[in-house]
Amino acid sequence: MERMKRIVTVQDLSCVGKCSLTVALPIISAMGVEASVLPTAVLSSHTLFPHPAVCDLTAEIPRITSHWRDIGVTFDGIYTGYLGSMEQLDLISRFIDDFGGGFVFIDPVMGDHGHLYARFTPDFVGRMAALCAKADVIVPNLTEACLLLNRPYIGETYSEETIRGILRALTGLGAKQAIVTGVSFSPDRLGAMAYDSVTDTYVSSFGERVPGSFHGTGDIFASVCVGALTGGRTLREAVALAVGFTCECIGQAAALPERSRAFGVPFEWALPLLIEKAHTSL
Ligand code: PXL
Repeated sequence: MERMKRIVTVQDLSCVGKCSLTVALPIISAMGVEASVLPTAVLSSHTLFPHPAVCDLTAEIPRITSHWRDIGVTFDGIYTGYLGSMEQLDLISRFIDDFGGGFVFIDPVMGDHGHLYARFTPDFVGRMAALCAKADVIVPNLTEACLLLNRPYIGETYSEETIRGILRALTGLGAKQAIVTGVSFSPDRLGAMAYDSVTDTYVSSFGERVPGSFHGTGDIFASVCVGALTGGRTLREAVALAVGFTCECIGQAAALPERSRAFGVPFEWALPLLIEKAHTSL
């Protein structure tokens, strides 16, 4: 039997409000891939709740990676999500140099709905763009794509050609493949478009659009892509699986009371479907 593939995911642990590690670990495990963790911080909740207690783990990162060097651990992939500071970006850049070799997947978590999250600065954006040059795959939402390209936010209405141009420009930052999430060309459909600069091909996938904002869905999307790509799926298959699963989770969330939304979408209910799809040949 082939050995199990092992990736390492670099992001925070938000104790309440499903996102980052509490989403990535169950999803990647469900897809039959071992997920190791390089935790960047522990927060009492994600930052959409006011005033979370934060334990920054920046100082632990060199200690953890030094031990990993001693024991000779290797990874088939590195998946980075929410990173909290410039110093962490520098440390993770070095981590990719030291532990790369497999594929590098960067979700440049920085903003949404046209706005940079409050704690990030323009300098952080520039440094994140530099980190993206080390990736095989980057997965910004449209807000993050515009930030990375230093362009004004394109808003809610745009053409397919505009998104293709953004995707090409994103791979110009240095990543081989770019996936942009939160793309919509009609009021009732939402999904993602991707570009592979090596083969010069575009792929896209769309599902039903549910009105409203659903926290943590970017992390769900990225985690499914990582599971699928590590498992040997093509970019087209990974994007289709991720859009399908994210839309299923959002569909289930829409049936829940509005006030439960801050806690994230009920992806747990959709995991059986993901397990089935992840182990079925497309
Ligand atoms: O979902 C991205 C994310 C991850 N981690 C923390 C966050 C957010 C988004 O707001 O606050 C702590």
